[in-house]
Amino acid sequence: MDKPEQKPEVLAVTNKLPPAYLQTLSENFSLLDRLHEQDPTAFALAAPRIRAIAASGEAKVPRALMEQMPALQIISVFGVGYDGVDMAAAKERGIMVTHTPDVLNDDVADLAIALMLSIARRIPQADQYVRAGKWPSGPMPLASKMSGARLGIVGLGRIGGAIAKRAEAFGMRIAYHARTPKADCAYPYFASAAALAAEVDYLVAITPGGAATKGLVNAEVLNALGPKGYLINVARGSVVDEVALLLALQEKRIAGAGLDVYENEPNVPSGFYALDNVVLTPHMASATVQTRAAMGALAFGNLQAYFAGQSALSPVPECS
Ligand code: A2R
Repeated sequence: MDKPEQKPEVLAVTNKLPPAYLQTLSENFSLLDRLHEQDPTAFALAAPRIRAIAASGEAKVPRALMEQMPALQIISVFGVGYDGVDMAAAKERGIMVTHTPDVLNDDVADLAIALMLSIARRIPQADQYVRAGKWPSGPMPLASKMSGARLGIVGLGRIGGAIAKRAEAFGMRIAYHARTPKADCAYPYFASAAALAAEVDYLVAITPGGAATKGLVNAEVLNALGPKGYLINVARGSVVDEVALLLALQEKRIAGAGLDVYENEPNVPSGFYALDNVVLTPHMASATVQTRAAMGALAFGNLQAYFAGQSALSPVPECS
């Protein structure tokens, strides 16, 4: 690490970084917490000295922001998805970009399964049913069985694999779609999301976000999933065509959806609120005490290693 009086200046770009992580950053670096938003004049003065950005998973780090920081060397993203970072701009400048893969696989996979069970077994509605005192009047309508059903995973990477592992314990029959078939993977591969959707009861989206996957789950895919099929999105809001999804749910062209991510967070299209066949969570897949601590440790570890002259711990693939 640099000597204390030479602590690198780090700009925190977000309002969502956990306090414990911010505390670690402020103890080890000269932390400028959201200075670009809070005090643009002070930011303009400090910007030439800033050597690092600590970004949240959802934070936007556009080219224009990077251009204001000529000494910028590293962007440490607190999350596995880094679609908010303009990678073309970072690569042109040779800026290192790191993220926090693997440490959140369990939590995201757990939430995917929880959303599947919630929508199939109507757990939020059941909770309301009991609280509203409706039980003495009779049982709820029967729900849908998840164990043994067919599961399609769109994006069989680190998290997709963790979802598959859990789904196997539920006796689910698993198939997947990605751009390329995975080596040594016994699950059936489908070359398109629509072809996969046509063969499954549950379709889980867990690809990266960004331009390459924008609208990957579109009206055609939803129609292929059909009136008995459920969609779960724990990827990015952009991966699903939200307008097409809302229509499909309203018209009951699919059975239901479990959503943790949205196109324009934290804004959720109000049309979803009126629907009984959707379960909505506020982008919380990795939001446990344990996992957020592990993500903070890795996001900090990347900055620490880089400024100690070592290799970053978990660079994004483009920087590996
Ligand atoms: O396409 P492949 O063969 O590279 O497989 C990856 C797949 N994938 C895609 N599938 C279809 N169309 C695409 N355009 C596309 N781009 C990528 O998604 C791979 O199977 C999977 C991503 O896996 P990992 O890179 O291991 O990511 P991880 O850690 O599972 O996280 C996925 C995303 C994050 O980027 C966050 O946005 C979200 O989950 O939390």
